[in-house]
Amino acid sequence: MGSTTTHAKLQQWVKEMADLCQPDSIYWCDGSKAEYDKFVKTLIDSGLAIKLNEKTRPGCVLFKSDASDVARVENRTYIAAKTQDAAGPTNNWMDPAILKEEMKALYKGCMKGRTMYVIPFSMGPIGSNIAKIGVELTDSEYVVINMHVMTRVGQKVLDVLGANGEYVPCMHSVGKPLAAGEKDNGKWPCAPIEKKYISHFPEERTIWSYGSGYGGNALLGKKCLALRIASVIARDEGWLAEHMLILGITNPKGEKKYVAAAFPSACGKTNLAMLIPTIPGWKVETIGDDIAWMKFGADGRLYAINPEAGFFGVAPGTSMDSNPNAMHSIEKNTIFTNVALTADKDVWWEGIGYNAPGKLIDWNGNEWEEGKSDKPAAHPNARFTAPANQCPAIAPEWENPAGVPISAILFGGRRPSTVPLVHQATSWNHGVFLGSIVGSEVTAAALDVKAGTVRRDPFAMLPFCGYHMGDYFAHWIKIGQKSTADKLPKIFFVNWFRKTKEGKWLWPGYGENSRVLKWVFERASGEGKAQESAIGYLPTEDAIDTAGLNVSAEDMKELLKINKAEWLTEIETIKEHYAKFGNRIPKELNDELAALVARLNK
Ligand code: SAT
Ligand code: MN
Repeated sequence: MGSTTTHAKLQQWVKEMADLCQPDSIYWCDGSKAEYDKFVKTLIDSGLAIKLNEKTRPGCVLFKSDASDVARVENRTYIAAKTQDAAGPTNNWMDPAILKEEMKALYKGCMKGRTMYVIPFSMGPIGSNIAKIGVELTDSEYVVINMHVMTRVGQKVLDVLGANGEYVPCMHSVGKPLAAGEKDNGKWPCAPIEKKYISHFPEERTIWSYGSGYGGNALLGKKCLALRIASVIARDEGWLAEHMLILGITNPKGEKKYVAAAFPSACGKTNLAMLIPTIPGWKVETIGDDIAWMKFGADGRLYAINPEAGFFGVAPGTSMDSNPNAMHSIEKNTIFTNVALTADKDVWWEGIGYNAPGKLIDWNGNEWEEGKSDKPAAHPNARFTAPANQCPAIAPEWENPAGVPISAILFGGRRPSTVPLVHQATSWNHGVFLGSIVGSEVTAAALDVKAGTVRRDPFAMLPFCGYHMGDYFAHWIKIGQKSTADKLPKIFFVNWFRKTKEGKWLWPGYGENSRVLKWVFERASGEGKAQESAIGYLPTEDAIDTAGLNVSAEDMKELLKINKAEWLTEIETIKEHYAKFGNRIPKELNDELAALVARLNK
């Protein structure tokens, strides 16, 4: 079938790129189920995908990537703004003209022996005024089927685009041309690490990716468009493109509110988005698990959409205990990448909640037996790609083009000490301050840093902000000036990861986090008991619902305790963190920091 367009500029761009990459043919994707099925079959027939057991995993396939191509490559990711200053101190920068020359040399003839697929896609419900259109050119069928799940693809997008609509050009190649008669032979095509490039040209709102077929490097609608490029568009247009989940929470009276939340990776964002409350009568529903685009409505409130249509989630650690809704989401029609394969063609990973059923084939394609192999069977960054509408907890309004009004924004990280279970910002600017100091503690084993060091990841956007992060903070301050305190979301900081001095978790987490969400809900309603502290509003001792919770009163106290000495140390590290941005830290944030110091020393 395929799709067609009357958009001359788009046709011209496709022709230009095809002339450069020299594919054998060009195919315009229509986004249909038949198209998806056709490419899945092609991938299975060519040995790149394994069809899973039709009885236990209907419609599911498994891919094994190349060992060099298993995650985002931050050191190969560029923000090629006109000046290095525009990209800021937290991004890799290259002169756009030089970068383009380098990449053009790689793109030249890079699609020989392959088809160039044209994927017109919408980030957000098609036609929503918050949505944006992109067109990805790729030589990877794996990318085509993943884009089908993660975005809205096809003719209907080209229809909305019309003859002159705006789109973000997203150029992608795996960087592995085929000689005459050569085939992939079941081997994941990609280029070596030093030839991979994930490039963004923010002034042109253009993405060029080369050499990787994996996740955020290749599915260009996600981190590249919906965060790095969208953050620049949002700055210019006065809205927010954020690395946030969106959930709906309903109290026993049937009142519903919406919460957005940003956490650095490995803090359980997908788990929180799909949480099953342990407190009776409360309900949580999922709108999105990774990205939120928020725009002001006519009423002065911020409305959020999930620009994505699927989940690209980390498999290891996902189990019926940690996230039953995710487990149900991936029962069918799911693309697995780099998980292990069982003898009866099902999937398995570390932390799935049960022992490996006999011998497995690991993500490298080798035989693997529990207890006998010292390497994990699934790659730690193994993924599932599943349609969002398969999630049992998906909110009925998740595709509402108008978005959902956000009442609360949560920030958080893994902080074994210092930061209490929950506290609330006293104002929008104070909330922006909390977002700017988000971080997680790292272990000495993981990185070349002192154990207990906090790795700051402001707004969980460090790898995803398409411009100078100091200006990004200023943009958040400005957003707060566009509305009034009663209409803006209330801002909170949560920490599920606080430990005792002996290293024991103080908080059970998972479904019990609903108790914290309940307090957030109540505070956003102007209820909920709180006391002022040096760091913001803290729940009073009886404010968190602990009925039926297996946490001692003493531990609850510890969870909400503020230790002045720890906070004074924290201040020093915040100052170091801020120093990286020099005079680009907005005055409002320096004022917040000074006020915090003054309150701590009072
Ligand atoms: O690979 S992705 O960038 O899509 C996911 C992630 O790394 O957060
Ligand atoms: Mn993410």
